Amino acid sequence: MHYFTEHGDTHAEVLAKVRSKYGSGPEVLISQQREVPVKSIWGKITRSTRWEIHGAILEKNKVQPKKKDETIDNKLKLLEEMLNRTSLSKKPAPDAMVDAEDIHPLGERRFGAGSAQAQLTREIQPSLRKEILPISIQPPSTEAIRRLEAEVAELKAQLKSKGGPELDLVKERELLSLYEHLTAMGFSHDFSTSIAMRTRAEIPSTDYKLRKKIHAKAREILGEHVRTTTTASQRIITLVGPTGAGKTTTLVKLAARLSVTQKRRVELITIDNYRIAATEQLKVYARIMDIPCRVCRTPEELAGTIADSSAEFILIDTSGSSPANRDFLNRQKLFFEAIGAQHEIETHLVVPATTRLEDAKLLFDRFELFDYAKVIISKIDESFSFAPIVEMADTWHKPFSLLTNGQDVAKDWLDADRMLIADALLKKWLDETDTSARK
Ligand SMILES: Nc1nc2c(ncn2[C@@H]2O[C@H](COP(=O)(O)OP(=O)(O)O)[C@@H](O)[C@H]2O)c(=O)[nH]1
Ligand SMILES: [Mg+2]
Repeated sequence: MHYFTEHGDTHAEVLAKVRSKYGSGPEVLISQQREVPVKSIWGKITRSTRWEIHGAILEKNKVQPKKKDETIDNKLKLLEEMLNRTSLSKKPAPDAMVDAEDIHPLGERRFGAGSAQAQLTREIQPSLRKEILPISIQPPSTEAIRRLEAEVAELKAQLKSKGGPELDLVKERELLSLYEHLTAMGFSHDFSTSIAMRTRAEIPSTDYKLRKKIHAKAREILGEHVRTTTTASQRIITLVGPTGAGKTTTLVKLAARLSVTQKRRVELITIDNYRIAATEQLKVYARIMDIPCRVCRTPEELAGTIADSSAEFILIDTSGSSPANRDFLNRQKLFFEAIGAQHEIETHLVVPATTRLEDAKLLFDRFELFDYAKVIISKIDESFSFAPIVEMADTWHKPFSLLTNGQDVAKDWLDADRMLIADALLKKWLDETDTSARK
């Protein structure tokens, strides 16, 4: 005897699969059919279900036996075996049990009232029959279908109210899972929807259940939303951004690359004259690298220092400020106005990877005052995602220059790379184990 288990999205689909694979002859017996929950990408049970059918294929000589008594013996044996198998799996929920009087016995239904199989089901003991009935064919009740439809409609409504995409919850669940991953990473609903829907439009519908194919296309599309650039394309470089973002640390990293690694003549200037400790910290680094470090307290002083400097690169450290403090930002802007007429300034906005979408919106907007052309994502080692910064940089058409990932001045930073950024945001999704059709 050969046992089988088949799955499908609907009862009709899985039954058709059984028929096409094993035929519909009397040797094909269905022992159990039930709805089972689908697991999410996180391995959690979801509200969606799919159908599962267990059965067995009898050997032909056991279907057409010569003697009636043998038939019954064989059938009883088969039923015993099947009961043993199904008792190992989960019993159906009480509401899935059907009253013995309400359904036709398996034999009568499939083989006609006069058949040996029908006779068997009439002859078996009522107690045994009670055991067997829950595992016979039970098409879903109208009420169950209505309940499922209501649940699907509710899920769709929930998704829509969140700004989610209009996707088929069953056939396109991998695309939906992609959308959910993107929002979980911190992208807005609109951005996540646009990536999921563009991915859907650019792959054949036969790939809608294949995570690997969806991932490859989504990675390519997300990569198109990421711009990158280089550092040190101007003589004067400055970093702006909120307090504690990592501006001083990153400026020192840049100075180390230029002076220690590339042997260029570098000078550090700080206009952060509010926090003595910060100025002292920069001076210590400058001494280690053996490069000059000056403090400029006024815009005029800054203009004079730059005019006198013969350095190949001048790196200016700024004070941190809350983006809400417009007065402070305006005062700091005066420093750059004092030199902006004579010099091109390469300004980077430094945004910590932990920044949430609403805060990132404010940062990108308020620091625009400094006309920053490049963006640095700092502290990527402290956050599982920097999706909001990627979305904002895309909105503002700003390229990334660097990513920093630690406090080690010599090594904890990376040049921005489009696909590296896309991978950092999507690879986790590909790596998730999933019960769905992942190939
Ligand atoms: N984990 C981590 N910490 C960083 C990184 N960059 C800077 N920091 C730390 O963040 C804190 C603030 O950095 P600082 O450069 O003074 O920020 P600033 O106020 O913007 O100049 C310091 O403790 C740094 O050591 C980074 O990439 N990763
Ligand atoms: Mg600083």
